[in-house]
Amino acid sequence: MKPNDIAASAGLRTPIRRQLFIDGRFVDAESGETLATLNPHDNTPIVDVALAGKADVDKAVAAAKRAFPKWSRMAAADRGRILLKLADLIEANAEELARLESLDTGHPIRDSRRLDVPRTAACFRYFGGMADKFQGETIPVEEGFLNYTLREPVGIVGQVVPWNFPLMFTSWKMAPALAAGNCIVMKPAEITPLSSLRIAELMAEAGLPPGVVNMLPGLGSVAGQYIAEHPEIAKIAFTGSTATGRRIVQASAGNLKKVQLELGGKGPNIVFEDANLQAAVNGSAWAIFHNQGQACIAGSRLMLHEKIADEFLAQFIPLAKSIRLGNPLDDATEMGPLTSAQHRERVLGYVDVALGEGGELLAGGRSPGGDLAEGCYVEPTVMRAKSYKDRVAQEEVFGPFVTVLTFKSDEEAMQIANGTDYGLGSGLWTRDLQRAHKVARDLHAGMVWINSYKRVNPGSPFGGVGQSGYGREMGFDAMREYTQVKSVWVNV
Ligand code: TAP
Repeated sequence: MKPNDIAASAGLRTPIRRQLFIDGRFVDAESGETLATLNPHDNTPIVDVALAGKADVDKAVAAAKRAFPKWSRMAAADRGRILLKLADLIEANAEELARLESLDTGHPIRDSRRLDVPRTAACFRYFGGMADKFQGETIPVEEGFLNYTLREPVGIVGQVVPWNFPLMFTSWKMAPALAAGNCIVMKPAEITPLSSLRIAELMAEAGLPPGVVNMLPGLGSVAGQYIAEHPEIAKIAFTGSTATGRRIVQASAGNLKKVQLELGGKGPNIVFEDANLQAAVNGSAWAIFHNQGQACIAGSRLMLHEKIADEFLAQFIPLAKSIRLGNPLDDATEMGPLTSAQHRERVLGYVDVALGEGGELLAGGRSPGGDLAEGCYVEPTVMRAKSYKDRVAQEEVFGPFVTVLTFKSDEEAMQIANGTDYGLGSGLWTRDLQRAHKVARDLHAGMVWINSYKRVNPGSPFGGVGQSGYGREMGFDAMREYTQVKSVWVNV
């Protein structure tokens, strides 16, 4: 099929953008190189997308430098107004964006409609409103002096995002950076560039001046690495694997870039013996199987008190088996394919790892056949591990794959929960208020959900500790990440 036919068959009316977005215009890569983005439902090519190289990053940085003086000094409320208009445009184009995201990533269309698109709009709206409310302070210093602080933008910001939530992550990264007056060079993942390019187009429509945002699909090892190294980029914000995060820290040392990292996780989801079991079963399925488990905050370690483990699994396993897999563009689909064939192989590889460690496969563990055989599908997988020290209980699988562990006491639960190097999302289910707050306090994690899992909101700080990275997205914390403080002394 030709690109236009693919777009039409996916219900898209707007042509799919497939060039780099630099200085307010769509342009080919200097090298002329392109890479096909594939539909994970059947591994057929959607379109060839331009692939940025170093020369394109340099062009984008130059455009951002030209745009920075005016953008950073524009009245904050005017910057905010552009973000608010963008949020309106996202809502006006919601169905198109949802379809584009589902086509490129495999997200079930019901999730793209209900979650990805509204959350993207909400994030741009939140920070649009924040732009003129984030302010400095006056500080009571010694007599004869007035001291105040200015919150200034960092400058040109590099942003590298992964393939699991490409649309939503454009807003998490760009909205606070823009509200604070920074200019951006962003690299989406090479396998999911389409919704980011459409957002760039909508930004221009919303009135964002040329050069303020530059969108460069490209390879991580080339464009991403060069963004991390670039001497004129003042900060890099990255979401992805811990291994790449480490590479970014090393690459950014040359000009002492400010670094913000949102990395992997191995979320403990603890079900105590006094939990509302029905709520915990449903919430735990959501915690791991939403977006095919491709979420850094997924509740991928299901920790059950041994008194309720059998009863819990007797409900959880049939629920996992009942999840409807299918074409992401089909309204009835509850779980789509993983985002790439390579990733499907990686996830399935963990079935062998777990079985080799003495694990017990309770559900799934394979790709479905039939109509879905050509796609990147993996059945919802439930695996009981022998020990919390096993690889399957320590390493991020990043798929519809939950590792089941049991515990006997609160102390043992905490030992298991805090027994990985990660510290991102975590959850617990109990009716005991005191226990809930104590466990929340003791969890080594950036986020804790009590009797719930995986809630996010643009106002609530999001990020991790330990090998899950540092810095926070969302809320006032994100504005702090994208500004630097200047202290001004006035002799009065
Ligand atoms: P990463 O390699 O971390 O990719 C994330 C982003 O970083 C992509 O845009 C990637 O570009 C880019 N990148 C790769 N190498 C880079 C470098 N040297 N310098 C700068 N940027 C670079 O993740 P992945 O390979 O896609 O996935 C591997 C595993 O990482 C997953 O299985 C999962 O465990 C984890 N992961 C975690 C998250 C979150 S939200 N924490 C998200 C994705 C993956 P290209 O994609 O174009 O190479």
